Amino acid sequence: MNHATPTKRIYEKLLSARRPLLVSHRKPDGDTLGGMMAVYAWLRDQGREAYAFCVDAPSSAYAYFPRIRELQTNPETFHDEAIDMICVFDAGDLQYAGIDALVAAMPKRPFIANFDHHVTNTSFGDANLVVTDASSTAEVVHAFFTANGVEITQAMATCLMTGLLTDTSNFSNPATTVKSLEIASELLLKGVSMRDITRRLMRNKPVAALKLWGLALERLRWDEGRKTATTALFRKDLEEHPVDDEHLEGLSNFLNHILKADVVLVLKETKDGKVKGSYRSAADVDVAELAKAHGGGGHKKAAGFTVAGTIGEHADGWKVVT
Ligand SMILES: [Mn+2]
Repeated sequence: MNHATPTKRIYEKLLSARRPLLVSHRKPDGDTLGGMMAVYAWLRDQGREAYAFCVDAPSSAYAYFPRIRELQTNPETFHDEAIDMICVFDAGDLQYAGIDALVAAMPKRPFIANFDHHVTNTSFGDANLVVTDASSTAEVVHAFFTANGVEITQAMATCLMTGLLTDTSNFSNPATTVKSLEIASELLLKGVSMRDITRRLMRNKPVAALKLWGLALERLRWDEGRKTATTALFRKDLEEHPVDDEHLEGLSNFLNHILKADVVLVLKETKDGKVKGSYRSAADVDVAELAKAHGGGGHKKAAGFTVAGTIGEHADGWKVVT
């Protein structure tokens, strides 16, 4: 029985580990990357060996992160026998992190530390630092550093600020608390430029992407009965305006922020004959349940699915035709 707190246990393990492997969840966002890269910068700045890993390459919007070029996406990273610890950031379970099979294939399961703030976290780690009332995993990592007397450098602060900005939607959504704003002001005192970070995160859309957004706005349809707004992007649209997927990812969030609707659904046809659906809700609707009906899933307020089919019309909007 180990009576040390998870905060202390993880700290001690990190200091004694030979080569910790830090992991961001699939399709990484600013919070999972922010938490991971802050810990990575801390370890590497001390000359310690470590890996930063994600199964998917981060968007080029995060190029300003310190040491982001050192991030590994090759699953063979897991073959390094010196890895004796894995730290997972912002993932409810190993599957969401995208590493369940990679961990299962390791000859010896390393010590796993779990940094997260999701209520759905399964406490999959050997030490679990899961703070469900934290705004972000960045806030959890900040508390971890503070409790262990780790000095936060400007580089680390840049990572953590990105996580805070991401998960609070630039300090505008309900995750914005006194605590998260206090941490933000502390990070500003480390010399972080919030303006630079928000510019990198927001002002990064090419014209082709906004033309697609324009098509999506033009096609918005309103279902009064369901208080649902739907829109559609067809395969030919994406062929005419080829852009990286990442530039379309903000569309459903954007609509959810400004539309007076209970539910927003963005449908998009893919090259391989499928339809991707992205649900958002700012009201008391569990969109994870709606996504499940199409074989998908996610969070109560943000969920998605991918099904074989095309997009068709019904009286009050757009739908998947299988
Ligand atoms: Mn998060």
